Amino acid sequence: MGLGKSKYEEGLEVETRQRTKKPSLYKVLLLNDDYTTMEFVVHVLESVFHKSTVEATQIMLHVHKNGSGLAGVYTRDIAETKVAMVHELARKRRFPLKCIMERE
Ligand code: TYC
Repeated sequence: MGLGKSKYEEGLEVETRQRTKKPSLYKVLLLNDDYTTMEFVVHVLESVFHKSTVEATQIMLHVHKNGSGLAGVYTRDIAETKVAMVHELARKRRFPLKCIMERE
């Protein structure tokens, strides 16, 4: 410590600062089908996506009417985990509910 030149004095790390890149974000979407119950979709939105009952109901009705709807936006690993959680909950109840992720 204190002997010799610091890396700054040596001229290292000049103009070499790297910008930290922000992680890509992914939309997690629920897809409509004819068999999954509205009640179950609301439950999924509450339990997996931490929506209030009011918001979960609004999102579920949007999916029911329009074919798909946004459940949340996450980094890739979190989005993959949410998709897997939805499919596992649906599988256990034998509902065909589908959930997909899309890069923003
Ligand atoms: N269309 C379903 C019904 O009428 C309800 C539903 C809503 C299913 C949203 C899936 O992602 C979904 N029971």
